[in-house]
Amino acid sequence: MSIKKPELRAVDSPNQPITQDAHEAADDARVGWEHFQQLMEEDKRVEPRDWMPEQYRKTLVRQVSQHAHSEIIGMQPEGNWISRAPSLKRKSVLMAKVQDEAGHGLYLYSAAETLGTSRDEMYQQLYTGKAKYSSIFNYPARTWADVGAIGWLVDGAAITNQVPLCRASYGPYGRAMVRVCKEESFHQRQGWEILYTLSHGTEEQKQMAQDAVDRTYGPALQMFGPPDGDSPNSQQSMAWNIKRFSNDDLRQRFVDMIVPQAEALGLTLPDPELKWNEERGHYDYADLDWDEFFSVVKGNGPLNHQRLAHYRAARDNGAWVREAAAAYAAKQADATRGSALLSA
Ligand code: FAQ
Repeated sequence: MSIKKPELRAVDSPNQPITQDAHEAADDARVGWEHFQQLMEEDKRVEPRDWMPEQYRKTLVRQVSQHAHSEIIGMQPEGNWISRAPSLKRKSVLMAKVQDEAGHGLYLYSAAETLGTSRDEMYQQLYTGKAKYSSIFNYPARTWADVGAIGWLVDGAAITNQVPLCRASYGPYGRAMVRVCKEESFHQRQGWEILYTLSHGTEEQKQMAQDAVDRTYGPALQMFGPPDGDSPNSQQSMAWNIKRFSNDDLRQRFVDMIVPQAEALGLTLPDPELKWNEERGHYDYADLDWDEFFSVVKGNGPLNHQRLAHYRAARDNGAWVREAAAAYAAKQADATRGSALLSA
């Protein structure tokens, strides 16, 4: 797909006199566009200082901020299990994982800020319910086994989607992804280990693990986004080297990866149509419930209201901490300025 060249006019109206400044601005934009085009062709990185088409900037702010919101809301299903984890070791590992997700949100908000959208604006979009975040986090984590299924399947899907994003054309996003992916692999292993322990425990524990996998499998596959034919953003994002693979390609890669893993766990994936297709060299799998997906994305999933209400309450209750931190920082800055003046 070719990249649409923006209109580079020196003035908006043909009746206006063309000023020197307008000429220079048009020249700058033309040089910027050519440079951007060259970066795309050579598969090199775009940095915050570089000129970029407005649509490229908007696409990135959309994707990166949605990704950040997903990490932040994504703390809730597992955070809910910290106080009920079955041992001190499980509790400390889970606390570290949930804390990592907060860190991922912060790296991603920082990356999005370099595109010119303030963090407060992004927080506000999430607070008011205007922003999207990943559909998966609108489902409940009913038992301890769900914490295992989230780690194995949700973090597993996240890694499959995010490893290619380490090569995203926008530098700050790609670099944030490198660290995020390292931490997500640890998360996936802790989920796998919880499920392995349960599936090799009592009959009741094995059943608990199976139920959690049954609940999580479909929504985890939907994390990759709608089918390619219903994905309005994919084609342009791939032309801009932001996304490297289509939603369906990544979903297939994930299915191919988890089938043998499920066998090793001694658990089954809840799809009677799952079957190796010799000709394609991939597993065939049943179509997913896309009506349910779009309903969740529109805000009507099992826990959309609860997740947002919890986020708003946490943000409101933490307002005094932010105010105190800002007041302390202002005081420190005044003191530093004062001592600089004295020593001058
Ligand atoms: N949920 O045209 P496309 C994690 C929206 S992080 C909700 O295909 P695109 C870590 C999409 O925004 C998980 N909405 O869009 C963790 C668009 O709406 P818009 C998050 C979805 O951007 C683990 C519309 O549908 N990961 O799990 C979903 O090209 C455990 C049309 O879709 C990322 O964000 C969905 N599943 O492709 C934390 C990765 N899918 O904006 C805690 C980065 C699509 O036009 C515990 N993002 N939509 O109104 C991406 O790779 C892409 O944005 C996709 C969507 C693949 C998610």
